[in-house]
Amino acid sequence: MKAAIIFGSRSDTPVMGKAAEVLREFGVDFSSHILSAHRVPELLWETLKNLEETGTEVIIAGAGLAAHLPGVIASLTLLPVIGVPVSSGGLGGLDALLSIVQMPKPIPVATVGVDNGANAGFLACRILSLKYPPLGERLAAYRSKMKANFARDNQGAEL
Ligand code: RP5
Repeated sequence: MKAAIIFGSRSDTPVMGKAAEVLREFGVDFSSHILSAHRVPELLWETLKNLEETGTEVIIAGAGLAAHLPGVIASLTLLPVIGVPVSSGGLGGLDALLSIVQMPKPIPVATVGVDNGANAGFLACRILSLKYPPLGERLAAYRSKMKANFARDNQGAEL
């Protein structure tokens, strides 16, 4: 099972690194690429062709500002694309969120919250788990542990 993480600039690394952490935790192989729909569109196109040919199954794409990267990727491939709006501009990420989430049909991008690279990683795992049942088992075990931790940390709280 294989994912790709693509993001628009080195400055997006702290946010997109959270997606990488989740994929690593769940044992999902991935490649990562800094590419831009605006700055290097030809290289983006070439890279996508290569990712498809080498068995990538889901793509996580993050960008800030006029964040067209995830949408352009979704227009160039039929693989599922998860978009991560990055709050790199002066608008707190609202610019990137609207750019990524407001896709015209039939070119969807599954958009997570601003700077929520981790959730992009979890969603990629859920998508891949449809094909790889052991990954689903790891997600279920993670959820059980999360519930136990929640109960432990929040039990008996009083104001
Ligand atoms: C976007 O522009 C990138 O995804 C980044 O979030 C933002 C700023 O990029 P840099 O100017 O820091 O390279 O394309």
